[in-house]
Amino acid sequence: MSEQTLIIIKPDAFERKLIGIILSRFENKGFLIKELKSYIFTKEKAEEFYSDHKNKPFFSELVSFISSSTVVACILEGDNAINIVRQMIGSTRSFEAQPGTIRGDYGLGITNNIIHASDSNESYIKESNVIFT
Ligand code: FUP
Repeated sequence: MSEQTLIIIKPDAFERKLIGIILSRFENKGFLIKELKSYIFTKEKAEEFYSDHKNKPFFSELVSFISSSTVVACILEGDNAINIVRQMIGSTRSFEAQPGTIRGDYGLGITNNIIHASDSNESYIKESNVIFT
């Protein structure tokens, strides 16, 4: 079933000039780039985007990190996009992520873990509305 999902290529990947190589992985896999923009989170938008985590101990670090530099936000479309894109990004803790996944190949951090992808259709709708409105 064709679906849409949202990815955010995070400030660490932007600063390291990994945008092109990461986007090309999704195109190579067969996903269509439906929307694409560079974006800078304000603190308020970052808090809204990550509101599910507001009671976690890492929340303020997460908000500060995601708003620290430019990100690239992208809506991808294709069969089973939500699950397949989540598989492609790998585990949250980049140092544990499998080689061959994006976090596994490019990252070592937890907060600075290269990329975000929606984990459900509900998250996709909420998250894409924060950025693409
Ligand atoms: P994920 O869905 O893989 O992005 O991971 P989560 O939804 O569990 O966490 C959202 C973001 O919080 C992660 F991308 C990074 C950050 N995080 C931390 O900074 N510290 C932690 O201990 C766990 C997550």
